[in-house]
Amino acid sequence: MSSMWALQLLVPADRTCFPQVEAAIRGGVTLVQLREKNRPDLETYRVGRELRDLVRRSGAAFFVNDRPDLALALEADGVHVGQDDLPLEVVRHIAPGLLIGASSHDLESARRVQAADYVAFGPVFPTPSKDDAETPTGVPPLRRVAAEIARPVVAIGGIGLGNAAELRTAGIAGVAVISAILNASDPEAAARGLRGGLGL
Ligand code: TZP
Ligand code: MG
Repeated sequence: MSSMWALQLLVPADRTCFPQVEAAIRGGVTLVQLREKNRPDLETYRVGRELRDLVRRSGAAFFVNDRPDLALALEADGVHVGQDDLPLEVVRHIAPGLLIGASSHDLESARRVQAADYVAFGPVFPTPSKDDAETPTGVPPLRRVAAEIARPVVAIGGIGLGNAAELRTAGIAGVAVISAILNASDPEAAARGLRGGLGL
């Protein structure tokens, strides 16, 4: 039985991604996260509403990155916050109905966000998708965090068909990806291949 954390896809507020999102959900994406760093709020909100409806219709969960206000406005299932975003307890206070994911990059930062509903860890491998990404951790630190943290741990950063199998025994609940699916010629097959490679 797969959980909602198994395979997360991060997407910008761009309608041209919608067919890829639908295909990826058919292939096994369980959660779609709207991650928009550049567009004006109004545009993000309008595209976000359409994305939310599409994601729900397709049977996946819908999260919003960075912004509890936007997550509430979009009636999302959850919000994902980084170590420099609002503190978890503040997010819980203003948005008690939202699930919360939080980013970490080492054991110390993972411990700081243990109260989240899932803890993302990475980048595990070099990533083409985040300019200010930390140094890749490799798999052993991921394994240690997954063993110690009493929450589902989701690996992120450079995960693709070529290395998913390396994560099989890491004790993770899932992975989050951008390029492995959005840059794939067949996003449905890419999602299915990731699920298979991970054994999730
Ligand atoms: N946080 C750490 S790595 C990353 C984010 C948002 C980007 C993941 O993208 P990709 O293409 O799957 O490496
Ligand atoms: Mg953030």
